[in-house]
Amino acid sequence: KAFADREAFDEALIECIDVFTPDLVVLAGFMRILTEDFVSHYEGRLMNIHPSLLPSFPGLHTHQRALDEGVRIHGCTVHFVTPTLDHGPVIIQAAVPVLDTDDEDSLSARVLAQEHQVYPQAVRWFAEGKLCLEDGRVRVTAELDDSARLISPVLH
Ligand code: NHR
Repeated sequence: KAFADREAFDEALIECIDVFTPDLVVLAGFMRILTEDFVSHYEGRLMNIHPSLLPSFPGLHTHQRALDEGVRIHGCTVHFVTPTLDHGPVIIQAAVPVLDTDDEDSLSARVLAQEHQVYPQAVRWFAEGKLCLEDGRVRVTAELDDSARLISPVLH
């Protein structure tokens, strides 16, 4: 509220962040939509995690929406941020089963356990120089391509 508009806020935020000359900026619970100028300033080095298997369920309340749709597989997606919300090249995804007994709490907990696995993995790959963008798609040059974590439906 101390700033005139989104642009002024994002410019000030860039100044704060660039003091650290970061290689990578990782969104973790950041709840303001970022301007095109901010996103392009950190192009290819700005990551987000979204609690759905994108492009399904962009936006909010993803777990309840997955339950309402009756999908059998849900999950989370780490992606590079582009100006379009919950969009951008996918780095890694994790899938979890949706059980008949699930509610929003149980499903979100199952996804969160996977978020804690894949987000550090994405950052690790980036730090190791194993991520590259080719024609707007991410290629993982890890020896064994582990960019999809598939979780057995036997789990509960
Ligand atoms: N910015 C861009 N350009 N692209 C993305 O994919 C982004 C982003 C900024 C944040 C995270 C995302 C989330 O984790 C994220 C992804 C906030 C909103 C939102 O609507 C949407 C998505 C995300 C975070 N924010 C409102 C706004 O007007 C404010 C909401 C509030 O203050 O509570 O900025 O969920």
